[in-house]
Amino acid sequence: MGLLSSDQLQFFNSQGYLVIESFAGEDEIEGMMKRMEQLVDNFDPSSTASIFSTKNQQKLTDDYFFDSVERVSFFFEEKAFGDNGDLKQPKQLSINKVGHALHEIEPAFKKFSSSQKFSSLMHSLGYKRPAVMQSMYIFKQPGIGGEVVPHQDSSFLYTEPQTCTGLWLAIEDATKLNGCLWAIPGSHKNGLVRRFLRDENGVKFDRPSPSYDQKDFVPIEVKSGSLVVIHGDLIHQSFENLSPKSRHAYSLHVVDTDGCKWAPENWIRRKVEPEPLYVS
Ligand SMILES: O=C(O)CCC(=O)C(=O)O
Repeated sequence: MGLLSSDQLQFFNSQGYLVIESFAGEDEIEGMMKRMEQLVDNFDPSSTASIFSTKNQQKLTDDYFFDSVERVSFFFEEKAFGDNGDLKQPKQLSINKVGHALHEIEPAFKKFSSSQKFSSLMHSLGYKRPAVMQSMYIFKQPGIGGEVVPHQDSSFLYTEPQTCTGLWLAIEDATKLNGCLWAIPGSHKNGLVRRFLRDENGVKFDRPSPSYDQKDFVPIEVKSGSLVVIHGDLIHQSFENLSPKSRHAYSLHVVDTDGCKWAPENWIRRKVEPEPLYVS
C-alpha cells in the first residue's frame, strides 16, 4: 500500500525532503481552516500570554507549553504586543501557532492524519508503528509572522535510533514573499548537530547552533494542499513574513514506536502513550 514512486523515494533519500502536490483536497483544507477560525474566535487571549519565541526557545519553560502536548493551546507572535502589553491587532492576526494535540482532539485535523493516504505515505517511508507526536497549526501572520531559525526536527523529537519525519501541509500557498520553507538539500546526510533537552530547570539546547551559509538554502514554494515531507535531520528554516498575506500550514511530526526508544530528555512527556497510525 505504498504511496510514493521509486523516483520520489530516491529524491527524498538524496535531498532530505519531498513535495507531494495536491496531497490534501480542497474540502480537507477548508475543513481545517474553518475549524481553526472557530477555535481562534472562541479563544480568550486574557487566559494566557504565552509567546512562542521562534528565536529563543529557551524562554519556553512554562507549564502552558509543556501541557500543550496533550491539548489545543495558543501561542502568540512575539511582535503581537505593544509596549503597554496589549495586543496591537485583533487576536486573529496575533497568534503564531496552535498546538500540539490537534491531531488527537480536533476531528477535522484528526481525520487528515488518520487518513489512508497519510498511513500509506508513512508505510512508503518504511514506518512499522508510526505515531504522531505533535501537531501545529502555524499562521505566519501578515507583517509579524516570526522567523523560524535553521533547525533539524530530530533535535526536538529524538528517538534511538532516529526516526523523526516532519509532514508540513500548506493550508495556504507558500511563497518566498510570505515566508515559505527553505532547506539545505542533502544536509540530512550530515547527521544531527544538537539536541533540545528538558530537565528540572526547563529546556535548552545542548550546544550552540552552527552558522549556516544562506546561499546553501533553497526555497520550497508550494501551493495550498501540497505536503512537504521533511527528513528529521534536514536543516530547514523560514523567514519572517513581512508581506500582507498570511501563510497558514499544518505541521505534524511522526516517529516510529517499533523498536525505537523515545528519549526521556525530550520536551514532550506524555501521560498517555500516543496511538500508532497502524502496526505492520
Ligand atoms: O512553518 C514554518 O515556518 C516552519 C515549520 C517547521 O520548521 C517545522 O514544522 O518543522
